[in-house]
Amino acid sequence: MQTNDELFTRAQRVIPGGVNSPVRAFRAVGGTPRFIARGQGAYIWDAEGRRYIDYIGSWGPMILGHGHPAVLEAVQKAALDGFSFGAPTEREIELAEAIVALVPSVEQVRLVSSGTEAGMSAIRLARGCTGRSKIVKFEGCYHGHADALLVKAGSGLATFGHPTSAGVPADVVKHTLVLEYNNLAQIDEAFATQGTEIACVIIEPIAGNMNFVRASVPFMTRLRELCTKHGAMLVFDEVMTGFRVALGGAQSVYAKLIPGFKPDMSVFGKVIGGGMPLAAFGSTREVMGQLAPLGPVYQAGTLSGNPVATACGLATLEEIGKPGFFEALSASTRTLVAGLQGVARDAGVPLVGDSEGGMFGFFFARELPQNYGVVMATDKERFNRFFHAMLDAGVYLAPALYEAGFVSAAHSAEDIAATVHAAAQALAAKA
Ligand code: KE4
Repeated sequence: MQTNDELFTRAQRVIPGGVNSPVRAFRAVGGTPRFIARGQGAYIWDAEGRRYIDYIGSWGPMILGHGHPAVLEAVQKAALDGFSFGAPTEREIELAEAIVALVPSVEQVRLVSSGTEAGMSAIRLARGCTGRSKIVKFEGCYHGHADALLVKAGSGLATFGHPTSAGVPADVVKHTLVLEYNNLAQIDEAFATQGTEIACVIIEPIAGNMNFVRASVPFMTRLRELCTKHGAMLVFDEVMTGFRVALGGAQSVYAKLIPGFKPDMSVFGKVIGGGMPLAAFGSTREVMGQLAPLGPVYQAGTLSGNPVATACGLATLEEIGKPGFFEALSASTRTLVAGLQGVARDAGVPLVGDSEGGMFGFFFARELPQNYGVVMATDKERFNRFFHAMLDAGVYLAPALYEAGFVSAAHSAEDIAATVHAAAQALAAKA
């Protein structure tokens, strides 16, 4: 058996940073990443045999917990029938039918292999449908690593974004406008000055890439109005929130708050793959009809709609669609957040949290942040000390203050209580 340190040293010889996705390297919180050997239910075990209560859940997909028997059985059976054919299968139809049945704004979906691919394709489709080039995104929202979306706010509102990554030419992001989340004045001005040129606005309706920030109802209402008025598409990035915050995703939450609310296009991922590489984007039949092979917007993928991944996703959706699933998951997650707030109050530490369905966030702050700037101004040092105190206590939280956390149906009341107890001890020890 190699230790986490030994594995990390070995990994760094052959994999950049020793990881295949940057956040896993623990650079935001410091220390050695844990190399996970296996997961079961609400738990994961690292290479040294240490058990953790898992609040990452693969960053959202593992809503049932690890190794759910029905999902495992579906995947094993599908694998025996074949891994991939590069030809259509009935199961892709079944998954598309399941998504369409659960999301009223979606009449057709295209299945792909990652959230990045889905978001990138959705942007291309919006540009193809509108004949426009400009897109609007919000600081703190992440939509995958497609070039046009790796951009931070420009110096002034009207100026376009600057790349957040080397290798992204300024030319590629010059059509991307980055605004402040929940800032009504900025979206009003952007549309007043450039509305006829904006192909789409892409937004995380509940932003899990800045921990947990809700789009306010006035903001979302205004976004909808402006997109409709100016012929821009409102694209909901529900890769994280879809089938996670509610069975119908965040759009079903906003539809209860804003009568008749619907986005024009939706991007999904994570939960719909159940932990296997699968994502999707969808809209009306008219919009999706612009995609190849029917229309002029090209999009393709060797493993799109992969037969094993669709089996995993379908079995997952089957379970989360059962009566009472989201009521129980939401209650469990609320109990966790209330527990964290309670022990922080007892320790005299400012901590605020929020949750929707099985997704949650908390901040060492007195008020819930409304935008990225405020999130990043919260107490990072305290968060990092708390993260490591909890990790040492066997609780695996998101290794960055700007990431959301996830509860699964496998998390028991005892797991939640143990987590809250560990938090009380960590905060009492001035973590
Ligand atoms: P992927 O390409 O990683 O499948 O999806 C990109 C993506 C798109 N949209 C949203 C709202 C997302 O949250 C993501 C990916 N989320 C991150 C977690 N913040 C995945 C973890 C990682 O990057 O390793």
